[in-house]
Amino acid sequence: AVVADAPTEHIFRSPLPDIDVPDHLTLHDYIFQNASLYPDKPCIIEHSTGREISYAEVETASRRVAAGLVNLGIKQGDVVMLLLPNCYEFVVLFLGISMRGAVATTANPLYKPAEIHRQVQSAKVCLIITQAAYVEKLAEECEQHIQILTIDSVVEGFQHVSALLEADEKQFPHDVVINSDDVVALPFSSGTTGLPKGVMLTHKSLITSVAQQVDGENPNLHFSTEDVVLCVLPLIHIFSLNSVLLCSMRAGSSVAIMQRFEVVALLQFIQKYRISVIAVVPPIVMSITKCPTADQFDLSSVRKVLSGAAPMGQTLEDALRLRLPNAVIGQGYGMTEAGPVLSMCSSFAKFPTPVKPGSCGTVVRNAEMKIVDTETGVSLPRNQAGEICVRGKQIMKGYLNNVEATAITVDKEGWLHSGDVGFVDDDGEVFIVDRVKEIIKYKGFQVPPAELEAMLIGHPGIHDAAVVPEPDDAAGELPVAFVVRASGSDISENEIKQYISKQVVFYKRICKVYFIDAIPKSPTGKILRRELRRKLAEEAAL
Ligand code: 4UU
Repeated sequence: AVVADAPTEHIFRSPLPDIDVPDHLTLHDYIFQNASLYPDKPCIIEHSTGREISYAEVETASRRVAAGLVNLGIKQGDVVMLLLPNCYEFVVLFLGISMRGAVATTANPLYKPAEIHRQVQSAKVCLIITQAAYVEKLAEECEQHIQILTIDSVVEGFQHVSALLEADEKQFPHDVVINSDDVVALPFSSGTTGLPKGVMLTHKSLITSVAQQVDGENPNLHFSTEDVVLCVLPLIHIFSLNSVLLCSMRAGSSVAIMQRFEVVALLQFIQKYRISVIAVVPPIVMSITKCPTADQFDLSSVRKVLSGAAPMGQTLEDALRLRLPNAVIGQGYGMTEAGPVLSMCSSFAKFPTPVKPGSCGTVVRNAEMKIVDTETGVSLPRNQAGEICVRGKQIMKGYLNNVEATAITVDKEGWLHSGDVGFVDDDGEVFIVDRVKEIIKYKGFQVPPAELEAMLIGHPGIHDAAVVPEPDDAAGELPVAFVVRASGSDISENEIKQYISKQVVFYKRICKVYFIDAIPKSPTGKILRRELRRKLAEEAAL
């Protein structure tokens, strides 16, 4: 008889040794753990105001926020929405929420009212903190008497952030007992399928993720107290919140905050503050390489360029190298649910090792990665592409109030299934080659097809619809729709585009509509997205 070999699991680990992670701490204690060594050092530098706020001031302000939240009646475990652009207040609000034992859910202030409302309902938000310009979007929240507070001008009928920032830090809630498994951040992500869901990130998961990047004798992402780190990516997204803000603060770097990306202003900002690390998405890299006046700025201070959230090809990387000859350019690979970092470029380490162009670096330390066959689920050896899975204390606790979606994403053995297809090469480097999940990434922003499809099908002139990505040089991917008109309907491409754009933030707008007789579906009714993507590719090739 033939005896089958015991199946071997192919598990990949970081080339860096594991480290001790102080994951028993609270996130804020961990982040401020070394701050007393450099109390007067600038923690935050704000582009819009020129303000520089020291580590000691940021810590005190965060404690005031925690005390102020108690005064507003915010209890441990309550959810506070930060509906804010990048600014100093975001930082102390986030850390103050952590100190209160509350939970921060972050949302884009450019969202349309319905998008905000859905997240407020789903997360059971008790307090929304925003700018005066956005309160008019919150009519439904006002009706439900959800507390709303503005951080800039005072708006009649609304509270002001001074209630938090001017609270007495001596009233800091000393008696809160925070468990390391308590949720601290609740970003929303649609994950591998469906509508956006609350991703429960605990104190332990965020500490682990930050430690995997910047802690240890040879940190994978080496930030020092000499570094000035650019924070232009939105803090509402986990890339910026974790790998920029929290990692910088843990390491004692200064965080140079920009509210809005504009290439010339960015280059001036780099020159003025001798910014040494920039975290970007590929479209920002492209603007820098294409900026006709870029060579008029002294960008010699830039030592590291961390790109992520979407693929960066070698051509783009080479073009950037001409602009930033002193910089190491590399990528991090993240996913909100993974806490978020799965792999990081090892050239960013204190003792760097080279990586190949297009590589997403090596799996982070204190974690395991495997690549599984998308059909059989069997783990694959090096150089074979399959679904990327990761395991470790950094991954999410689960989706909020959604056991089903959690079970699809994190299996019984604790492996998080990314929905990305890739392989690990002979040097342990991760390469992403495809995606089995439906999410579309426009300039690194998530566009959930399910959300747009539900809107499209809700239109009386539309019988059926599917939304898929179309490759685009500038944005990476564009959301395009295949639409089956209802019988008798003559709805036009423009009408459809306008119908959608009224309801969604700019990056979810449908860029093109293809009319079709039927949406290809599997026998179980699942949209055959691959087939639609192939149709697009064929069309593009004509
Ligand atoms: C190709 O995009 C993110 C998080 C990105 C991140 C975080 C910390 C990057 C570097 C870092 O240090 O999260 P989400 O949830 O918005 O989107 C996740 C998806 C991934 O599953 C993958 O499809 O975004 C895509 N993605 C990438 N694709 C993320 N990073 C990359 C990358 N190359 N480098």
